[in-house]
Amino acid sequence: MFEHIERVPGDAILGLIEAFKKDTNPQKVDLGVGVYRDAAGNTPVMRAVKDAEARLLNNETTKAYIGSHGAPAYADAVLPLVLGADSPVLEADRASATQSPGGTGALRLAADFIAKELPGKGIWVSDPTWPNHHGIFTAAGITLHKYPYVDADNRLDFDGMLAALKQIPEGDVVVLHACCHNPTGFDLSAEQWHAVLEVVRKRRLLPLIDFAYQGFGQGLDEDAYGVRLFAEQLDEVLITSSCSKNFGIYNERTGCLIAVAKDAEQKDNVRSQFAIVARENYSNPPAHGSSIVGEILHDPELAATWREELTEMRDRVNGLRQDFVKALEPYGLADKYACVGEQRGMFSYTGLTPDQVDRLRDEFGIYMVRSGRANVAGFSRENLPYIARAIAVVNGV
Ligand code: PLP
Ligand code: TYF
Repeated sequence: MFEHIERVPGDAILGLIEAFKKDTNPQKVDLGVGVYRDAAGNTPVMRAVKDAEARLLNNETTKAYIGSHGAPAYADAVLPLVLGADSPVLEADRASATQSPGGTGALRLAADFIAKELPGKGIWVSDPTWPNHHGIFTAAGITLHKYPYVDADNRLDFDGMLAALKQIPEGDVVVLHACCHNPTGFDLSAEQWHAVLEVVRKRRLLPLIDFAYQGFGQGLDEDAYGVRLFAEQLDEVLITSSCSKNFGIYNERTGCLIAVAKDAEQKDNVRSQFAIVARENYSNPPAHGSSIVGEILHDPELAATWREELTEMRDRVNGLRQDFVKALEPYGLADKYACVGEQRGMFSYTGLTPDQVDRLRDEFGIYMVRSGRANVAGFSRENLPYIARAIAVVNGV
């Protein structure tokens, strides 16, 4: 039966990892997949995580299943992190968190819930968005549409976005990136969040806010601005949260799907459906990552260490953005790539064309996604002069 099975190409972003490994250029630079890197180019385990793991190793008494909703200690910690410690939404008991295998698992839970319980609703994603959004929603059987996000001059096309949102059929689902938009790095201002809120309210859209980079943009609370605004102002919101980046526990697969509903009863009804969807997919989520997060966030000392480390990562990435633009000054290219200094999070849509990206890879061993998306965390004081010179060459400077 397998003789008819076609071989398909793998994920373009993950494929860069293999291509980079094989490259023998000693000056090669990896600006591909979105993992944080320190000044030495490593993706270390955070100190708070190591300490929490040491405690878990000593204190863990069982490996029994944790249930389809995951660990209560994790949900109790993550809800105030996302919605705010004094959230009126939590006060009113309008929100729940169902643990999932990463933010990806949360997106799939949301997708299956929408397909099953809100049949016929279309889903709208930014153009461009994280490619997995397309795969996840389509695999769940939802019809996917796009709204514009970036204009031809590589700027946030907010007018285009808003105009498109106003045309979305009433009741459809709209996916928004809470912060650190992947792949562009263009985030909405507070004013723009309010404008989107009005359209969402008017057209009775269901917002699904993807929150994969809390703390990587401007701060844990600052990055949650849109999420908290929507949760407080609207009756119904879905939020997918990930601990992969902000705790650096990518391979522990830790995230959750948060339901915000009109009242406690509707919230519990929706939550009960999430457990069914989780069971149908993987039964129970993995325990280790959520134990780490619970251990850290429930311990003031560990939580303080974690916040410091997260701040260090964020400041490093934001500093590298400015260093990148400065490195291009000698070539007269600082204005052309000024957007990198203004974008936020791990990624930048640089404006480099696919042909230029190919040349950077082939001639200089610099790897990034063909869309021109660079992982800013891959920059370093040491490699920036090399990257700047290479960009100058592919610009004919
Ligand atoms: N959403 C976006 C926009 C992402 O970039 C990622 C990234 O890695 C995820 C969700 C899911 O992350 P994970 O499943 O690793 O928690
Ligand atoms: O966009 C990125 O680089 C991250 C990591 O299939 C990632 O979100 C990329 C592709 C993928 C899973 C994770």
